[in-house]
Amino acid sequence: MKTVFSETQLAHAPAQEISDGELKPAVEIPARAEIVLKTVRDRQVGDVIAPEEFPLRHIQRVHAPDYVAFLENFWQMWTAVGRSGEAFPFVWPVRSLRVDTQINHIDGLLGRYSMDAGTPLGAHTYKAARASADTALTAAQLLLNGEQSAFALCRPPGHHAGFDFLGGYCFFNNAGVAAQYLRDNGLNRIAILDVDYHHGNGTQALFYDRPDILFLSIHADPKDEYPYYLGYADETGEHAGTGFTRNWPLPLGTNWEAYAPALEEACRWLLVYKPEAMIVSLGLDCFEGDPISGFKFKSEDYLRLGERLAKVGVPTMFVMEGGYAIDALGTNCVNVLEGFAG
Ligand code: Q9C
Ligand code: ZN
Repeated sequence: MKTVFSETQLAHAPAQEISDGELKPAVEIPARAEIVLKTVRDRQVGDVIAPEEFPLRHIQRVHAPDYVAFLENFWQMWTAVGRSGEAFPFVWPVRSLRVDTQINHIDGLLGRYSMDAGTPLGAHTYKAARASADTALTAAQLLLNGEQSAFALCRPPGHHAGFDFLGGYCFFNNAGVAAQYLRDNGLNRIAILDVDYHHGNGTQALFYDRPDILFLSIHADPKDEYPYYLGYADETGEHAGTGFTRNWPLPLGTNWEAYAPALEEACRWLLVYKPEAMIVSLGLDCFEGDPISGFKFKSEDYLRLGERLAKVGVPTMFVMEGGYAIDALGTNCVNVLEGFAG
């Protein structure tokens, strides 16, 4: 299986994040990608290739042009008002406030285009996020070229980012951009299976009213875990997309044995849907050692996950999402890829 990776993704290197209401050392850091890349090489998963640079219009197929422009111009605007350190959003247009006005100040724009205060932005965030989206697009192109599988070693991750907002360490929805690209290049039914510990709220929302992109997600119950405001079992799609979203919220403390039945159910939906390609939003944060998560996967369980996904039997691309136990991240990620490859 080929791995797609760009060094440009390492340029987004936050020092701190706001977590649990306080400033802490950032966990979504370049070392995540570096350990996965090293393990891909050490365990000879396959060639590592650089992404192509895709035109912005592919990102704008799932993201609002004004949001994309905001990200592109962010650092210039942030420094223009005298700020020099990395940025965090801090004011939001919640219920009763307006989102349709023209805002000039960067603080207002930052809140308008974000969902949380936990996602640091820096001088190089835009170009890294762009390279991350290009990484996913290149993996999608590999499937279109006839490869049976591909690994997009994406960072920053994507599945919390929506049509016009960032959040949860995510800026562009890499899996969503790739799914739309596959649709735009002749495939009719795409399935996204999100196995990150956190619900993929951004991806779900992008395709909620569409039957052509199935969204399945297994994650920590949002009543107890981020992102709190989406990912419940009664969210099953709307309009033409009714029935094409499925969520399996699971309790904190879930181990592989308790997770496997939900995975089986998700695989049954895949069997019925018969996608022409599958995109796995591959978070590795269900791991027992993850510093911000509450599931209990062991490293071997990731082999089982890969094996089960292979049995679905469709061309599959893996898009890396979360996973913050740096020491085990390479092992866990490559376990999925090896389990899949057999
Ligand atoms: N106490 C991804 O895994 N904050 N994003 C958690 C922990 C947000 C995770 C706070 C976590 C976002 C891609
Ligand atoms: Zn996650």
